[in-house]
Amino acid sequence: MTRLSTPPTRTAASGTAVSFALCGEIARPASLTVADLRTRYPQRRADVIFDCATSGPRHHIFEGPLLREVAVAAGPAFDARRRKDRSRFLLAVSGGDGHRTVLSWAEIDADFGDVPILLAATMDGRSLASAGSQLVVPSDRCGARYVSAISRVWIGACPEC
Ligand SMILES: Nc1nc2c(c(=O)[nH]1)N[C@H]1C(S)=C(S)[C@@H](COP(=O)(O)O)O[C@H]1N2
Ligand SMILES: [Mo]
Repeated sequence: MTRLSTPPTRTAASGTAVSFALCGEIARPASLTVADLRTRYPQRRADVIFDCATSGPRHHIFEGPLLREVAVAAGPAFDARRRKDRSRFLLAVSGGDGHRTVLSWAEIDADFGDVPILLAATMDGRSLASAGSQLVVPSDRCGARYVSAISRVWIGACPEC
């Protein structure tokens, strides 16, 4: 299979920990490991079932921070007091194999969809430190947006044309 994007970066120090890039129209771009997700933000738990087109219903229990907490801490380039300004923003989440998906800011915003979307640090009680974080979208019926081995989270405004 042709790789369309780079896999999560392996750190020299541990040999196994991987990181993903937090980038785009944000004040504080960063490289985050699963350990960062585990230790820097409040943890949430999601017990989910989603449908996979090839393997049917999948049941997993994930733990990790809300994507919203991580994204807000990065300082998105909008006026946080203005709902319409926030509603222009998108998030694009990439996996190490090139699989990519988009979310609207409004999905994760407490004044709009308020969906508890996670950047998982564990799956079924096992750490994702060596595999990379996985996006958890409890509001989705199917599994396509449960992007695994996350390599990049881009945040930015929708284009004008
Ligand atoms: N990086 C990446 N993540 C991915 C996919 C993929 O092809 N690449 N497939 C998605 C699909 S279609 C499904 S159903 C779920 C399957 O998750 P599971 O095998 O962990 O249950 O992963 C999702 N995450
Ligand atoms: Mo799937």
